[in-house]
Amino acid sequence: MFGPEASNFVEGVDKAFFIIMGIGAFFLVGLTTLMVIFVIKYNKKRHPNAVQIKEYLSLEIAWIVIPLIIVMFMFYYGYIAYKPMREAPADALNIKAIAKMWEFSFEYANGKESNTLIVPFNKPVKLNLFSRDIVHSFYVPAFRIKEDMVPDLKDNFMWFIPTELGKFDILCAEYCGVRHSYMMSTVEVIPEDEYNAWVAKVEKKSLKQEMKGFEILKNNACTGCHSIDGSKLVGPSFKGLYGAERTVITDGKERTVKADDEYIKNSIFSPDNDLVKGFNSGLMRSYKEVLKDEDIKEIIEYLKTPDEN
Ligand SMILES: [Cu+2]
Repeated sequence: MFGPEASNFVEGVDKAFFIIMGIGAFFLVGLTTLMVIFVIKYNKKRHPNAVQIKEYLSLEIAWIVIPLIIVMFMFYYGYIAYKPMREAPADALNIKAIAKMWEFSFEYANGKESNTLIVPFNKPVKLNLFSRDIVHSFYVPAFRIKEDMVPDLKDNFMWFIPTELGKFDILCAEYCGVRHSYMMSTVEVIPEDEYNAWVAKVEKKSLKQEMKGFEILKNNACTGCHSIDGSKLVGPSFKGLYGAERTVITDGKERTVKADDEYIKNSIFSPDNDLVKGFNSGLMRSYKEVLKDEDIKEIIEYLKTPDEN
């Protein structure tokens, strides 16, 4: 009814949703109908003198007790759907889910990393949730699960059993800045033997990806806006940057500069001074207070290193 139904939590969540929607719809229709009837029945022409009702105990008891029963009913279905979400089975597969502006990444027990979440079919999976910068929210509509990812919050988790093979969307459900709407990933449910084979293959990182400069760029979330593969994101790509000619806007005038050490440092400390043509100003903060001179040196070292393939 609401798209794919791919986890053990679908039934409980959908039931609670339907019950609450149903009660809401009942009152919407009921109250609107009563309002129309009252407007007709008690308008001034038909009913010139208003009647004052002073005490009506049974009515007062009714409008306290009936809504109480209704909200407790809604609470009950919400609670029985929610309670198991907080009780991850002890044998669940542990995977680390990390959010940062503006991407999700996943780390498996053996050190394997990936940008899509791969999980085995019909096995409980526990995601330990982390954020590197600000509050994000991990949301898989097909699984009916959503949980905030809060920086420095300990033991934050969600769990599920995938009950359908296939690919499902992961979305960030907490507005987190300019590229929030692009902060998406995929969860792929595959048979257990395929999963075991996949997770056992740990790709070696390239030497360039192991450089300290790259670590600094990643940890400061630079790579969220500056791609390393040449694609255009919020800011210009890092690929092929060092030593290249750049057309920039300085004080409203267009000029061409060479991307050398000085240019890179200046771009990190005062991003809007020489704005690369085709990009918008005011989107990047100054990292003058954040990055030390050694960090800048490491970043330049990284940018200077040619790609291996
Ligand atoms: Cu986000």
